Amino acid sequence: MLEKHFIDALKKARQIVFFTGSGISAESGIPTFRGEEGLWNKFKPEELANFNAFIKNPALVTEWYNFRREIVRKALPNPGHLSIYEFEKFYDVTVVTQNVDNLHRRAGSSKVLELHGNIERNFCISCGKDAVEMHEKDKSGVFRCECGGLLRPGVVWFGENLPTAIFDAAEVAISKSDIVFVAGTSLQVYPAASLVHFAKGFNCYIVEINTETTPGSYLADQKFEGKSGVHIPAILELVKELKG
Ligand code: BV8
Ligand code: ZN
Repeated sequence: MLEKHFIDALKKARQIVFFTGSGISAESGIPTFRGEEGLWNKFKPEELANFNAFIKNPALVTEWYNFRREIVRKALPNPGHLSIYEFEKFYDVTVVTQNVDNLHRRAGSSKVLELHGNIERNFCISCGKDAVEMHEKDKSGVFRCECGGLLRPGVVWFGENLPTAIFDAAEVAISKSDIVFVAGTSLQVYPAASLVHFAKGFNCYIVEINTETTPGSYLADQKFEGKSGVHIPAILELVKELKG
């Protein structure tokens, strides 16, 4: 049900943030992490998305990221991503995403802060150099840098700090934002999830778009229960009416 204060917020807002998680890419065919078909169901984060797992079994972790990179490569931005880009016609938009799939940028969004890195980036754990392209895997099933070091995906693993400059920029964007849309995230992963509490502290108007209730739902001023690929385009249509 549309709250009157939501309409007022849309009318008055100038700066907005979309804080997104893997749910916004579900309609692009990229499995979420914790849903029934979630990526983690087959594996546990502690088994794969952390540095020690990579050192212990680099071929398995490399295989898992290759499998996911293939899915990401075939995926296309969905109406949710594309509408977020179109919001830029009416507001100053910053996207703060936990996703590593690059779909917001491919949808055209001009300000994207990737809290957890990007699966299309790879770098060497010995010399730190970015791998411009991935050569053949060696016979042990891993990618190696010219210096011989192991290549790892450019994502933030559990137990690793988020890129400070990106996280700080996310906080600055939120602190100046009139509305924060929280879309497609279960708000289980910290410190990213703390950004919703941070937004509340700055009196941002909080809109949650999710197919389920989350630990952050109580903070939302307006909730949309359902798919982001349906609700975000619908909110954009409403903005077009309001802004004429
Ligand atoms: C760190 C990259 C400091 C890799 C990922 C408290 C404070 C600080 C840290 C912690 C803390 N408590 C615990 C920790 C540790 C840990 C953590 O949070 N653990 C959790 C599991 C309890 N955090 C860390 O380790 C972080 N680092 O804290 O550094 C430090 C340093 C040293 C020692 C200790 C601490 C690093 C976290 C980053 C991990 N990397 N990804 C990769 O991708 O392989 S996290 C991973 O989860 C993804 O990035 C993903 O985006 C993220 C969050 O998940 P969601 O996006 O929310 O996805 P999920 O499937 O959970 O939910 C999908 C939602 O969408 C659901 O709600 C569903 O209902 C909804 N949905 C589905 N379909 C739709 C939809 N909604 C709308 N429309 C649809 N169609
Ligand atoms: Zn190297």
